[in-house]
Amino acid sequence: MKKRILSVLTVPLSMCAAMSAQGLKDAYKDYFKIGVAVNNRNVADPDQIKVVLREFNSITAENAMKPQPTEPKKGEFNWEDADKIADFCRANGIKMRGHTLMWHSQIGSWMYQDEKGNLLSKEEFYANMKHHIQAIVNRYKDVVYCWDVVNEAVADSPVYPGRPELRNSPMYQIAGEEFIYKAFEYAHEADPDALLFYNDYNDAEPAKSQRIYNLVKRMKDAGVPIDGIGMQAHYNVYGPTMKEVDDAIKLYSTVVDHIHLTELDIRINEDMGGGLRFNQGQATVSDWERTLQQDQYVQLFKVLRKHKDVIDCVTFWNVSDKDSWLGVRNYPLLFDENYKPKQAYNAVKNFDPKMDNAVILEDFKPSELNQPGQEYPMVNSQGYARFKVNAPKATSVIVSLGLGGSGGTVLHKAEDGSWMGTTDGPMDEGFHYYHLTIDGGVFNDPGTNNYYGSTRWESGIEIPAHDADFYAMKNVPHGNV
Ligand code: 9MR
Repeated sequence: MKKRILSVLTVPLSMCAAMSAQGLKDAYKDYFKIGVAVNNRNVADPDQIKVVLREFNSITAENAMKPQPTEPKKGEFNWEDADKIADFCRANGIKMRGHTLMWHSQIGSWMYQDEKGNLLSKEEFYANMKHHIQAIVNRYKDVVYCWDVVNEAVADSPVYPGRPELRNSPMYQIAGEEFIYKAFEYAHEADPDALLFYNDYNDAEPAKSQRIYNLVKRMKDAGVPIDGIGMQAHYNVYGPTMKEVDDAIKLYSTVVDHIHLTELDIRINEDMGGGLRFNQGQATVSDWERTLQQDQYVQLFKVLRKHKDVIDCVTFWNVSDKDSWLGVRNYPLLFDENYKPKQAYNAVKNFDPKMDNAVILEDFKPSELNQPGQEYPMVNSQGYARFKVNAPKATSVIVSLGLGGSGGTVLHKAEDGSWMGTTDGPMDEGFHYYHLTIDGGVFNDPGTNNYYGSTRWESGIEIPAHDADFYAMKNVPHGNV
């Protein structure tokens, strides 16, 4: 009898567990917080509030806590918008990422120059900066757990030899690199418990990430209270490569214990970064572009999960495409303009932790259906398929074959100009039709034979079945049945 009661109990318990995996924050609870940047509408509209509370457990004010909105004139603070968001977070028990204390943009010029436009003395500038930073940090220290203390102070590429590695902002002109150190010291003085971040974009571009690292290393060596690096992560469907992201995280983690992705979005064209002059996007989005975007999100989160020891928060820059600073036509987020999750949302959320550590056996052989002498496509003993396509001038190559309705396998450019990629997991055994989508055009794979199916000619690949031998034609002696 005891046994029966137990088994009756286990059903509702396990159902609870499944039901609690409601939003992204639940799916990633063993990895890192999932944050979002909000505007005032997001925390006032009941439908948007529902999405915010269901999906996210860290909140950033998109604009409301920046220097200019909070202190437009020297000593005249305006807390209205910032308070609304902070109060929403207090009421719902969500902690905030504070953004941002010192930035060359969205800052009152009184901070660094006089009425005639002359730069202030270092002493005056520091006094202004200290007053501003400490006022805001003190006001929100009950609800803000970390601050982007200084934003975007590193120079963009290319930086020519002998030129400063830092942005030539008015603050830099007044005080050089020291202003960054001071900003951190003032923030730390006001709230010794807050984690303090340096935050920047193009954070995975090798040259800029080296400059970001160099700056933070110098700060650490000088004893500046800095805890983390914020990678803004304004990426696109073509880049950065996951190797670049992985390399940047590894580099940063040699100098700080905390890395946050602070402003994640993935637009569907080749622009990236935080600059305000950007491609406005396009009227419609094709399925192949959705596939590229989904793949970039999925591969990125895979890399992030691998680094969960050092990554403790991943924040999307805005709730939905409708809110995005890039506009709806850049299509950059996981929620569409109607706040409905995209397919990419499901792919990011419903990952299989077991596959993160899957080992792919390197026993690939040409598929038995290849054209004579062709090496690719290949299959391995586990049922993975690997593709290689020569298209040196293409910007994207997708193989329609993939797992679980993912839209296929996105290939990446190798050093020799060819495009390569392996399915995300083992494919079902047997024959599969497939085709290539190269920059939106549909082609058959020149490596393999063509087969007629579903009213069209397609490429074909055979994933050998483990029991293939049983069904194979054999020479058997004639006899009686
Ligand atoms: O999303 C913000 C947008 O509403 C503002 O107009 C813009 C002004 O510069 O700032 C945007 O947010 C930026 C963030 O604070 C810092 N990194 C780059 C972001 C996009 O420009």
